[in-house]
Amino acid sequence: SEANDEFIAAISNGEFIPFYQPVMDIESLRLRGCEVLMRWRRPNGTIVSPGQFMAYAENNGHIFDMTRHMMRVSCEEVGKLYGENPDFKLSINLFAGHFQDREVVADIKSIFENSNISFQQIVVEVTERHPLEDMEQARKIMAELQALGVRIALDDVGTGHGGMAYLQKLGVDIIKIDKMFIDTISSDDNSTTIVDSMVELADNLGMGIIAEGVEQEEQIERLLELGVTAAQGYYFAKPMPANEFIEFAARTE
Ligand code: G
Ligand code: G
Ligand code: MN
Ligand code: NA
Repeated sequence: SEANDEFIAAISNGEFIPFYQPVMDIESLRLRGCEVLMRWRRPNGTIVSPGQFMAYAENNGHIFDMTRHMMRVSCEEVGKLYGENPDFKLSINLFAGHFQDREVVADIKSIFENSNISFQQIVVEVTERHPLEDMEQARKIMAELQALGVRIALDDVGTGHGGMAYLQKLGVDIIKIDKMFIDTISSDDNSTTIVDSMVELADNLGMGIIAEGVEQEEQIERLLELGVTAAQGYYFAKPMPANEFIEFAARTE
């Protein structure tokens, strides 16, 4: 179709670009990594959010090419600054379909193998929002990535299909607490209790934990009290293009 031709042209013209959101150590207030969040920059300069195109890209299989492109560009842009810095983590979103065949393992190997970014610096995020169809296969692919040194983060935790079974079966390394729970953490006892249980669970299972969607100082204080040490959110910075992220990083050193 015409729309699909236009979409493919946008891919080959490099209109899909990575934005970067800092992940902060909230004890030291130092940068510990970034999450790559895709944007569509139209030729007229308009920035389009994933909500407008991600479902289409996934349903048509374009997401595989687009994700490889995110990996290559972010490896280049972030590698210049943080190559071979084991403390800095580059976090990339994958979708459920990536965990159905081993293509993604080959992609990560070939893109990062001879780059400035080591496998130990990579985190791949899988969302709990959409079900993984073949759990066995997903686990196999995650194990292959983990064998390289890549870490797996479960995203949007608390919102989706996952729950305890996911955490147990998937063997993820990091959980990302959804913004929904962070929003009310300084005012609502229930949210605090839920986050507190997530921290305890993460500790007991040896997993790391990252709070998402932090917008206020009080939320940071509350998170520190609960033992969470990593967070991202508008309080620190919105997702931003590479040049702005580089400036942010320089200010945060
Ligand atoms: O700001 P935000 O609008 O960036 O992102 C909206 C949603 O799109 C989030 O759920 C996020 O995980 C998803 N998303 C952003 N970038 C990517 C990407 O490169 N790949 C995939 N699969 N999802 C992405
Ligand atoms: O689903 P995922 O967690 O990958 O996507 C993160 C989404 O949340 C992106 O759309 C990103 O732009 C958005 N986001 C990140 N930090 C904040 C925040 O502090 N407040 C709000 N409202 N959205 C945020
Ligand atoms: Mn994410
Ligand atoms: Na999330």
